[in-house]
Amino acid sequence: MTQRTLARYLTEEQRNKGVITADLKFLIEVVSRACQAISIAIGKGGLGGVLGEAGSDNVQGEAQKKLDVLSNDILLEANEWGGHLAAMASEEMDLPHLVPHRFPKGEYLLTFDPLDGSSNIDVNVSIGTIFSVLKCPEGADLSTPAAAEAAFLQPGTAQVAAGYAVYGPTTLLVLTVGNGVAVFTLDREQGAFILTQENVQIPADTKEFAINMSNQRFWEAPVKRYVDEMVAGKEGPLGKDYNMRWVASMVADVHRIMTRGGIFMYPMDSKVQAQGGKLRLMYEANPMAFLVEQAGGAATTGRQRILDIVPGKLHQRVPVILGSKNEVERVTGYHAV
Ligand code: P6P
Repeated sequence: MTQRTLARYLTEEQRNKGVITADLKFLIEVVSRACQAISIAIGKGGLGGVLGEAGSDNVQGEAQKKLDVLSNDILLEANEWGGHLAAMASEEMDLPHLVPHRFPKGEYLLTFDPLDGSSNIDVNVSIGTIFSVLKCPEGADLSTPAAAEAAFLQPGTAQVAAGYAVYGPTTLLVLTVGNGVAVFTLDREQGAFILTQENVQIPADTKEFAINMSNQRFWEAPVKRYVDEMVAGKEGPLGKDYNMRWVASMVADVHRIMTRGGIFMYPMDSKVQAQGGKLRLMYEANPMAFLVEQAGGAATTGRQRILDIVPGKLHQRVPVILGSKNEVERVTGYHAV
């Protein structure tokens, strides 16, 4: 059976289906090569002197790990020279990063969380890179990093591609260009991502939920009701037993759901209400919501479809409930009563 590399898959999406442009194909290949470099750096762990704190904080006020900063730098350097991007934005940078004047600008915007779940780095648990691609609006003001923020403030429905790399026992790239979800496995000997699954479908029902239970006392009533019902199992109103998983690495939790279904919740709670939620819209919630919907799942804040949100600021946070469609619809319905 002929192996289909990422390059071949993207060429077929471009040539045969006209789904993507040559520049978008190039962008995704560049991001995939950056993820390969990040995977190698992570794999060195303590041997590469890349573990531990960087000694700085990011715009979120979170202590940066050395690998957070390294991953961010790898993605910036990989993407700035190719002529496919107008600007980039990252969880690790307060303002957008403009393509330097010495390089040509392109028509796309790239947002990313360079290393999501970094609290898991030092304990050797799966982490990942999340990315999202938007078109740069005609006439966007890219005169300064601060002025460029407005170009990014587009709803998730405007995404032209999204994906994540998960650095686990194997390194995977999970991608959508708006035509279903495909999974690629990194063949380290070839140095290429090989297609290993196409047309991913998330089961509409599940028996597995993911939430940080230690926040229980802070949840809103609809989430309390839903989790209580799942914990009640067969004897409760849902009439079946549920299992629970919480990796505290969104990419790992979402990939499990892409693989076997489930529901992931980082809902609004009184602890994070002032900041609008825990997870970031532009480079965590939106790309994951696009992928989940493309795989037949659903993604809401509990009160609205995540992809419909019109961002007010680059690092905006939102509540996130995503995964198996019937479960997401159930708990979203509880918010409406
Ligand atoms: P908590 C990682 O820092 C992250 O942004 C997501 O990857 C993860 O789902 C969540 O935060 C974990 O949050 O509060 O359980 O540590």
